[in-house]
Amino acid sequence: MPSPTSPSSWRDAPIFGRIRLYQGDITRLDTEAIVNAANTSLLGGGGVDGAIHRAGGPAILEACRQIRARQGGCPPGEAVLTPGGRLPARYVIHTVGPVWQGGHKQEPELLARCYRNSLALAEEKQLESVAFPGISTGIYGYPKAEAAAIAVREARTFLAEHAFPATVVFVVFDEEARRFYEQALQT
Ligand code: AR6
Repeated sequence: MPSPTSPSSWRDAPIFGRIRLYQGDITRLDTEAIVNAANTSLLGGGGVDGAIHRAGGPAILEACRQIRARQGGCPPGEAVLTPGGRLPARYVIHTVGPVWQGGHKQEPELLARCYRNSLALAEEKQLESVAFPGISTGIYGYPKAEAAAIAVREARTFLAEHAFPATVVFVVFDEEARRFYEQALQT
């Protein structure tokens, strides 16, 4: 049995159609792409963003700087793609989630667009597998159950209409988040 942190163990995680639910550190995954919960500057930060830049090294930041020079950052709901640097994943898709402000500032629609636009980049590149953290559910304060329901809904809708990515992996850090995804995946 692979250990929970071995790069390939997402392949053994529970499967719901073409969606797998993996508990652990997303920076260890060798899915073809991992998704970063970035901010509009694309210049790094805390949380999973900090972990991805630390693990992937300077090539990711350099690619982000070039994107900034071209398009001036990344607005909430949008996504951009860079190489994965030293990560086991070949690419990083950086998406910017909404900051939770109570739910009436288009947060659900912006969060849904993060998933749709990230999946569209994966489709464009014909990626086999892409792993998502819970966008906006850390520092940005989005309620985790609602965010998991949106993530699952958007992935299912996208996968029903596209052959790529073949597999989506939702990555949770803790048991509480795992339960929210399980609930969403079982309905
Ligand atoms: N692997 C998997 N999931 C993780 C990891 C990891 N290594 N680290 C954290 N999480 P957050 P946000 C989970 O705060 O809410 C940054 O400063 C974490 O438990 O990383 O979108 C950016 O630059 C949570 O469920 O992202 C932005 O400024 C989820 O990942 C801001 O934070 C997302 O938490 C974005 O905030």
